[in-house]
Amino acid sequence: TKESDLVIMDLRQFLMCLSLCTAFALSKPTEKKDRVHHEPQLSDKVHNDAQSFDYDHDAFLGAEEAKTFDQLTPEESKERLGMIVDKIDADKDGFVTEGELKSWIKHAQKKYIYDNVENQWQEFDLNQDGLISWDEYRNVTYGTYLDDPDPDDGFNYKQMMVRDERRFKMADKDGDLIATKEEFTAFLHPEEYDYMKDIVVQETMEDIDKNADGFIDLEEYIGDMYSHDGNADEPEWVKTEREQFVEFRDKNRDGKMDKEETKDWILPSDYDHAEAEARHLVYESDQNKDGKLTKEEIVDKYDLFVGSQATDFGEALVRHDEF
Ligand SMILES: *[C@@H]1O[C@H](CO)[C@@H](O)[C@H](O)[C@H]1NC(C)=O
Ligand SMILES: [Ca+2]
Ligand SMILES: [Ca+2]
Repeated sequence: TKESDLVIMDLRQFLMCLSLCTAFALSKPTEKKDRVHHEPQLSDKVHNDAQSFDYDHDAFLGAEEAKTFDQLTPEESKERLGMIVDKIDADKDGFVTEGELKSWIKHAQKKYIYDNVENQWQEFDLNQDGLISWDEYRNVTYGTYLDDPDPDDGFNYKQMMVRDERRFKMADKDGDLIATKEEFTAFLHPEEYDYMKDIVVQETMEDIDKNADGFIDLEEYIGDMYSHDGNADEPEWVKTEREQFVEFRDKNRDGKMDKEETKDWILPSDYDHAEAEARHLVYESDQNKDGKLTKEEIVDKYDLFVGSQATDFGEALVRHDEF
């Protein structure tokens, strides 16, 4: 069913984020995980509504806008949400449909990406000519490393820089090593661009393929999500992931994932995040089960859609701990 599809996708997202969070938590000395660009597209938060609605907030508002709601009281949140609902209801019939919600989520996502690039732009465009050259990006991002190529903090900056340069060149369509705003957006958010998908897959494979044979085998796949905890039994979700690998990921059953199989895994072409999230939001808040939402139904569930200080306070503390 549709809902169970969603649960499966949620689990995948959860696991991908889990691997990222684990990488930070363990802070492996020799490697900085750079999977953040390959996170599911609506948010880099875990989608686990039992814990928090952060993912839903990012999806519904865009991650930048979602932060502004964290400062509001519940009353203020509800009032602003009410005004947003009027905008989502494109045909002004008093109901928000799944389709209207999906369009809104796509819009919020585009706005997030646009804002995110705008916010970083000034920092990199050193000569303020409205373009960002590879030299500018490299000097700003790796200037400290270039001045002192042997820092003690353990990160392999050389490797990160080589990788960034490769991605920059891929994004830079006309090959002049200068990124327009569009090209720089493709560099920062490659999963949004068809012509960047191969590099997204390549970077992911390089991260996970520890023996560098060009494939992801079962142990590499699991190892990326879960590190064995002494002789403790494997948790149930790890067993489930092993089955997923055998049954769904490794389509040609040769025991490993090649490029195409990895692409199907991280960038499935038949899965629309905005559509899934719209369906999920309707399912969770449609009190009279008529398949569409009134403003009252949405505002009643304001904590799911936008949140407020009251619900996000604990989360903010947790987040603070992670970084
Ligand atoms: C980058 O840094 C190098 C070395 O300091 C310098 O020669 C070069 O002009 C800088 N480029 C830009 C675009 O700032
Ligand atoms: Ca260019
Ligand atoms: Ca391998």
